[in-house]
Amino acid sequence: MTDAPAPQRTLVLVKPDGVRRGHVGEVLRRIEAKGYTLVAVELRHADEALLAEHYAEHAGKPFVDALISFMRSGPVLAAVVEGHRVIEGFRSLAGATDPTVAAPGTIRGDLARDWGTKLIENIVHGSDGEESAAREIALWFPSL
Ligand code: RTP
Ligand code: MG
Repeated sequence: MTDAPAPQRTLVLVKPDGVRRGHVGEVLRRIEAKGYTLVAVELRHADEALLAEHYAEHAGKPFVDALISFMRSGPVLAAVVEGHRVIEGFRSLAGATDPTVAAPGTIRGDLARDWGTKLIENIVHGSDGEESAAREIALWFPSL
């Protein structure tokens, strides 16, 4: 028998629109139903410094200020989720960034829509690679 592969971890956020609209339970349910493991979960208000660091890759882009203020508009559910290939797997569960074209069956495809606001409100965030997952987990859960 071969050794089990080292589990991978990702950072998932239920953004303020998801919390406000009551989708925390549904997002966690889909993660668990898929077979991934919740390692840490915390509801919190993120401050500007944390969000500027979290979205460092978007610094200078036209939407970043609006994104940070949207992310401060209410509490966020932060979670560390574990499982083989979970980074890719959660992004697959989340669906495309634009909720209008996100496939039905995905979190964004089923639960999000375009409200005509300037910023894309799309319920969840998921780390987009191993390096960003490690960086984001250290940022949101320094004790892990
Ligand atoms: P996320 O980081 O939230 O998992 O989403 P993503 O990888 O699919 O999208 P990304 O390009 O990293 O953008 C981060 C978030 O910024 C908002 N956004 N708004 N033109 C716009 O209005 C715009 N572009 C990006 C979205 O909330 C997106 O999820
Ligand atoms: Mg991203």
